[in-house]
Amino acid sequence: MKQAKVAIFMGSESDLPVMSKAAELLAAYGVEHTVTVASAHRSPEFLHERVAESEKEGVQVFVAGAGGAAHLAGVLASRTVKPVIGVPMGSKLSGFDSLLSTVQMPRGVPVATVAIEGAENAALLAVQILALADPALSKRLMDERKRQASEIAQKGRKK
Ligand code: RP5
Repeated sequence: MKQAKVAIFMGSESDLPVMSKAAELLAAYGVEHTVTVASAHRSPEFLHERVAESEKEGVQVFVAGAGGAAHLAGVLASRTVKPVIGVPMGSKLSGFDSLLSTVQMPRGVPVATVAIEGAENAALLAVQILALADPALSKRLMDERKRQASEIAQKGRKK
């Protein structure tokens, strides 16, 4: 089995429909990853254990999605110096609570926060970080940007 480069965490199984989009994007780029449900509040010891294990297994980037009092990405970031990308989940408060809980980190412990439910972009950012040391991955990202641009140009011409 190949070593996972990215570890996806989420606070609850209820986050899976959104966070599985991150896993799908990583799979599309051939990036090995793990998926863990662990809560900063409900299962803090398990979260700490899984972060330590992930580091030992060679994970380079963490993606963490949680909603409401969304402390998962921040707590995760307190346990590692690897980049942590936070995904604020939708909530009863339209995800604003999740967004602020994820993005408003104290100085010294950053979380790179994407849009509310922006799981695909979180995974793409993880791929971009890995691509810094992987020219083949970097080329795939550039090819995808070109494909996007030509698709949009094509649609534009039809109008
Ligand atoms: C957070 O609370 C989870 O990340 C989830 O987004 C939200 C609701 O969790 P459940 O009550 O559905 O388990 O911790």
